[in-house]
Amino acid sequence: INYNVKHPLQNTWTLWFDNPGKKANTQSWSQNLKEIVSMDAVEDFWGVYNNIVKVDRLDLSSNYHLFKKGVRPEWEDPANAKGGKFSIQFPRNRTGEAINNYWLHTILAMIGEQFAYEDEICGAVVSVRKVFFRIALWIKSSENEQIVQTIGQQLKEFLEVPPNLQVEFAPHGDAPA
Ligand code: MGP
Repeated sequence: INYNVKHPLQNTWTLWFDNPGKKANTQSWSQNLKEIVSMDAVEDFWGVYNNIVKVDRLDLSSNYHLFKKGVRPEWEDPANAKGGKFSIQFPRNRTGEAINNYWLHTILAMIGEQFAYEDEICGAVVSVRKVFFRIALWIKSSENEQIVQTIGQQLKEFLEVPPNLQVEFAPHGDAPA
């Protein structure tokens, strides 16, 4: 067996992190985003994943963003401008460490190109907030009902979201400015 062989990913993915502790306003938000590393092989992905802080240990108000290379994890990016996001809020007290697996399943489905409309996928975000963790999946177009329905359903299945939690979809345009 040749352990030096790398298994390429279909897309290159970039991990971003944003600074905890600062109350973001629209101007500083973009400046707080830190690009960490890009990955184009399965082995590189695990190398990164195994060496970064797990979601349940991140400081309050942190976010990890994993996006296709070239797409900034912002509404303003052309890939996101007409898109929207699915989001799921996991209560911290009932979720605990399980958030690490929800996040891992989200990003594995994404980098493994498991979603029906793989070109629609822009990236995913996990957010640590006071009473909940939130996982969001960002897609390119918010107006095609078939796409929104299908990806939303798949997200629920892939993550095995508990039946009492909602997967919500909102076009980025509806986000507060
Ligand atoms: P958030 O973290 O997506 O929302 O955005 P949350 O978790 O409900 O709010 P929080 O206050 O608990 O963190 C928080 C704020 O970050 C927004 O109100 C914007 O000011 C800024 N922000 C977030 N995003 C994803 C963007 C973006 O894509 N573009 C710009 N310009 N600002 C953003």
